[in-house]
Amino acid sequence: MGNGDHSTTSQTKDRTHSDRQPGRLATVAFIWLLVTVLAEITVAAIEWQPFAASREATISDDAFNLLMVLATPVFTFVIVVGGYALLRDRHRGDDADGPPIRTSRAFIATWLVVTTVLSVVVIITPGFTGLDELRAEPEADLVIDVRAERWSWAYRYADSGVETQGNLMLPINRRVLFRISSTDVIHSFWIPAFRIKKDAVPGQITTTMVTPRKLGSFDNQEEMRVQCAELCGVGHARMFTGVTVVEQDEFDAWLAAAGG
Ligand SMILES: [Cu+2]
Repeated sequence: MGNGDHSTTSQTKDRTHSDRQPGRLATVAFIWLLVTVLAEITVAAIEWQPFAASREATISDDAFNLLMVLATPVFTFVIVVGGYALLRDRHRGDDADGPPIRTSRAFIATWLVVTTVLSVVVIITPGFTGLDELRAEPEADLVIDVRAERWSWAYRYADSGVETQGNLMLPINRRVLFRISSTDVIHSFWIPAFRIKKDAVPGQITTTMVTPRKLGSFDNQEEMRVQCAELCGVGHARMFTGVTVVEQDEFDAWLAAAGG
């Protein structure tokens, strides 16, 4: 592993850290760089998120991907420094204590500044800017009342009064407001392909908004479903219905046929 020193005299117990420090730092820095590049390539190659089908999903995934890219060097730094110290400075049959560990003020100051700046930057963007973007379209084109109960979902299209149970039908590119309630215990209204999740609480109405951006249905993509995400009893895992996103005219025809 790199240019560690090869002399056996280094194993004497009175060795100090300082005489070998620059070489060791360079070695660790080089390994860190190498591992980070490999890790970033891996991170970029992995598809972390399921099928994305809404405007909100894109905003959420962009934030997730950015955080992964930023978190990777921090993760590899901890792993490489820890791994290097573990292998390089392991016990070598000498029972005497090693040299004392001295604090490096420069290192602490750098670490503090870098992590603080990183944290503040991601809180602002994509944190605040992302939330702002999610809320940027407050006007709803369509309002749907969602009722959760053990163990099923019911949907009522507010304007037409049409009620459905087995499947949630939505028009593409329309802003949908969900008004969510529960008749018994706490459930959670979750559509993985839309990246939205909101608790359904008895006696309350919670809301969330979404704009579907892709046509599709549960038959093709199993992420296109409403799934309960709050453990609510034996039927919890099967408390889901399909979601179908169609063109506006198809949606209108469906609603009319359903009595809207
Ligand atoms: Cu539930």
